[in-house]
Amino acid sequence: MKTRFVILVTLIVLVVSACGGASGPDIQVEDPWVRAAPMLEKQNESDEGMSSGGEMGSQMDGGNSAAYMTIANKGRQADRLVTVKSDAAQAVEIHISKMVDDVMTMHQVDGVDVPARGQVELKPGGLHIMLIGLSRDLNAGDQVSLSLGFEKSGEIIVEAEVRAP
Ligand SMILES: [Cu+2]
Repeated sequence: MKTRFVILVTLIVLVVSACGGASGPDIQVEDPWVRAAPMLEKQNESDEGMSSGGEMGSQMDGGNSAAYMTIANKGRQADRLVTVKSDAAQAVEIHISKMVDDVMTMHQVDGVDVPARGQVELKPGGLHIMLIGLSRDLNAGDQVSLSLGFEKSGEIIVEAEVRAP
C-alpha cells in the first residue's frame, strides 16, 4: 500500500515537472520558407519609380513574394505575432488570402494569435507574410532573414529558405 502511494506521488511529481518550466509563451518557428521570385527590373533606369504604378496598382517596384512557416507555441501563455521585418523587401505585411466569389483575394491583418500549446500555420492560400517590393532576386536555395516581432516573446529572427514550389 505504501509502495503504491510512493509510486503515485512520484508520477504526479514527474507530470508536474514535465508541464512546469517557464510560464510564458514558448515560440518555435518551424520550416520557414519563401517563395522564389525575381526582383523585377524597372522599365527605365533613369526612372526612380514614381511613374511605375500603372498595371501594378499600388505595388512597389521590385516584385513581390511571400513567406510561410509554422509558428508553434509550447508555452502556457498565448502570444501574438504583430510585426515582421526583412531586408529582402521594401515593405513586409501580414496577409490572409481568401476566396471571394471564386476569386482569390488577400488583405492585411493586424497580427496572428498563437494559442498556448498550439500552433498556427502560414501556408499558400491562407495566412502569409507578404514581401512587397523585393530588393533582390530570391532564387531557390537562397536564405532570407525574417525578424518576427511577438507581443510577449519579443523579436525572433529566423532564416527562411527560398524554394520554387
Ligand atoms: Cu499577400
